[in-house]
Amino acid sequence: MAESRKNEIAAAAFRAEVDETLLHSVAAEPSTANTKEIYKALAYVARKQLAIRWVNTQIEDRKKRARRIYYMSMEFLIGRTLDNALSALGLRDDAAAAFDGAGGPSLTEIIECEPDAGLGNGGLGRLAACFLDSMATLELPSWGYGMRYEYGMFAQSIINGGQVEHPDSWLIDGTAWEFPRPGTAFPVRFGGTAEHHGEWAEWSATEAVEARAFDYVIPGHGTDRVSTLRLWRAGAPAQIDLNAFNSGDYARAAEFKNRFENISWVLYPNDSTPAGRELRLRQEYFFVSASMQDIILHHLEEHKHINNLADQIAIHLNDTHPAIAVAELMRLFCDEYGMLWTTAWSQCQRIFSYTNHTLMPEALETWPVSLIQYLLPRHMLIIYRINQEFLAEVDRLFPGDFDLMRSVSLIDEGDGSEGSKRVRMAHLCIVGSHRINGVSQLHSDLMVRTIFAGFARLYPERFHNKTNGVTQRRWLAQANPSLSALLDRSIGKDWRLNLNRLRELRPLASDARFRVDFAAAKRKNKIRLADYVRRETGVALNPDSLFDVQVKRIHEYKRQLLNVLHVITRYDAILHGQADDAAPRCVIFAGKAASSYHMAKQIIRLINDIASVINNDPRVQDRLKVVFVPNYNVSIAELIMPAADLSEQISTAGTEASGTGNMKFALNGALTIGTEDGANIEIRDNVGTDNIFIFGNNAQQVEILRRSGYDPRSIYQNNPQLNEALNKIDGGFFSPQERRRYHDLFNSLVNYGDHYLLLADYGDYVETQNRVDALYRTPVEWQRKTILNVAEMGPFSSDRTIREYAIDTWHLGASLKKV
Ligand code: 26Q
Repeated sequence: MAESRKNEIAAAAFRAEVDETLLHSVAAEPSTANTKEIYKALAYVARKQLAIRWVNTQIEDRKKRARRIYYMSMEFLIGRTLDNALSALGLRDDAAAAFDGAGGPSLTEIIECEPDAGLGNGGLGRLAACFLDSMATLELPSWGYGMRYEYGMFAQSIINGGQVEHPDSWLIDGTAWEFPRPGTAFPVRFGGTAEHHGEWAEWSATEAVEARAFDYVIPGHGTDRVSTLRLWRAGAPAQIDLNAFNSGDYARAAEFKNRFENISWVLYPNDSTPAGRELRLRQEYFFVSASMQDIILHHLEEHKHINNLADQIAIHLNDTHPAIAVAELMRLFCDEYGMLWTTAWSQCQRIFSYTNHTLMPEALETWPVSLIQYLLPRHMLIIYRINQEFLAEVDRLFPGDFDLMRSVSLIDEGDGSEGSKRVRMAHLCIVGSHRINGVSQLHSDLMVRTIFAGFARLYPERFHNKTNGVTQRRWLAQANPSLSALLDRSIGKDWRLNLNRLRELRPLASDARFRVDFAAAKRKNKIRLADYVRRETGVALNPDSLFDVQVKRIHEYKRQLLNVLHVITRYDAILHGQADDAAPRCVIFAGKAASSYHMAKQIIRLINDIASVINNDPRVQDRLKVVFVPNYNVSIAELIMPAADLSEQISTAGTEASGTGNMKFALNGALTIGTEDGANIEIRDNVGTDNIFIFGNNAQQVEILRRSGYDPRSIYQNNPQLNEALNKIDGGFFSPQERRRYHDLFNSLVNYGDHYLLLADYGDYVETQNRVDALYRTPVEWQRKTILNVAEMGPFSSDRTIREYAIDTWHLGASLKKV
């Protein structure tokens, strides 16, 4: 039978199954069902297959008594699920054939009905989601453990140029993707007192919250195996509110219910700077305790005792947010299973590993001893004992080195007063783990030279690098169908499972025909984005201009303001008639500011103020456009990344641990303009210096500048272009209704030290942007370089990262899928 006939039959069968599901599970008549109902039916069709795969994976792993990896993270930024599920299940072509051109909504329109699961802030949460995809695809027996937030990352709208936050009620219509596990629930206790009885202690807590499990099935690609993402929801133990209900006091009963449920209510929308609130600590312990209980129960279903736990499991700590797991496992070992402290401790260290995601001292998580004492008295005793034995070991290794002791202690003594003592969560992770890693080579190097230098002297063998990666299934195959189709035609489809196959593009960079096709795919993506931007903001972007994109959380260290200074300089050049040969540009921004981060919100406001001046200045025409795309999230990233020509990765050298957006852009054929920071360095090393725009002070130069009395004011005074740009901001040129709006922002750069050294890098940045311009005006050269960038992105697949973790960190090399 002809291939096309077979496809027709498959599509018809698929459509029939969707119609049947519409009728029986959605209660909608197929001929009149709306797009949301069709979405639901499609999701149910996929869900059925996922359920089977989940059950089979568990049977297989149980039979093998497989060693498992548990990835603990407060955040999993998974975004939408339908498209990915259809691809992994091999149903995507049938779905497209069944819906596209059939009169009703297209598959794309159906897919776009789904709200994002925005259960994360940014890079760290999205990394966890890419890792789950790779763990499933590489067939690792793997589980993610996290929180089922009722409200994820807030939705952002822009009103009068400023950010306004709205609750993200992603569960309002329910979700087809979760499997509630009513049989899997654990009590999580808080408060009370703890008392030692020799090796163990008795903890009489004052309250207990119930943790209830909800599973999300993460399908692998090219395999029937899946991973499980198990998220915990907090609830009142069933018996507890009965009394209030019985006495008719419904208000009190409701209040009671809220007191318990609020633990999993909302994600803390804080990127980088921790919020030291009690509820956040409750959240951390809540999901950790439930997960640890679940892991042990699992183990005991397959093994008679717990003494071999370290042989059977690995637990990975995604930053310090789950750090209390170290103390919790010690508590379970000693108090619940009667294990000796030393036996328990050596198992603990074999089980845990920890990834650090930031070097910025203000971003390192610490908790007041008094708060831990109050919420988790037993854990405080455990932390003290861990610290005591650890410091004794330090004294054995480096006798009398009190500076070292002070610097590595789990307790920051503060000013010596009881109330100022804090627990350093990163230190708890390090002493409780056998492996600690950073997320790019530079970050890992700096980690052992700066914040963890003391630990690197004590335990050099524990520190490693694991450079981040991204999943090409979402960030190329799903996000960029036009480029994917071209790749499939040119080098085959295998890059989905082996990204190194992209190397076969190298010779095609000098193939004129391929370059034309490559540019056409990019242009299609730019039109797709321009349509969206016009609908959302009213701004018209010309797809033939250079799309210059910076999308990420708004933060001073990421230096969106440096980008803004360049935009103003370009605007001035246009006004002064000095930019007549410049390539037309659209500068695109998107990103959320933490709700309490005033300066970040000012940056958003400034971008929008500048956009409205420039976009409405008739002298500028198409030569410069500025747009801020509201509500940046995973789905919007999937739209923006494939449309970019230029990727802005311009953090102060030494501050961005890795970056992962940098990888997504390059994979989609954008050139990078960036500093020598994070994974930019490894991207440069792979694509070659000629194919990337690196500028500015490197980490070492930044260190020297800061030490030798950096003087931003003199740079401001001596660089006329910069002077002009800053004066426009300060003088109210972009905020005529409120001329002093940006005075503090101006001061932070010119008069208060410019902590992130924007002015130091400004000159080189502008000059480099001019080189970008010149290259863009030579399309053949531009395209050649973009193709070479894509060709060298193989190492930046999260499959590579996960393979390294599996082999070096988790001792799971034997479980990896053979390629
Ligand atoms: C901590 C305590 C209380 C409240 C919030 C937080 C909190 C939440 C999120 C602290 C930090 C984060 C997120 C950090 C993050 O996303 N870091 C990024 O991680 C990426 C993956 O490794 C890196 O690529 C980025 O460089 C890094 O900034």
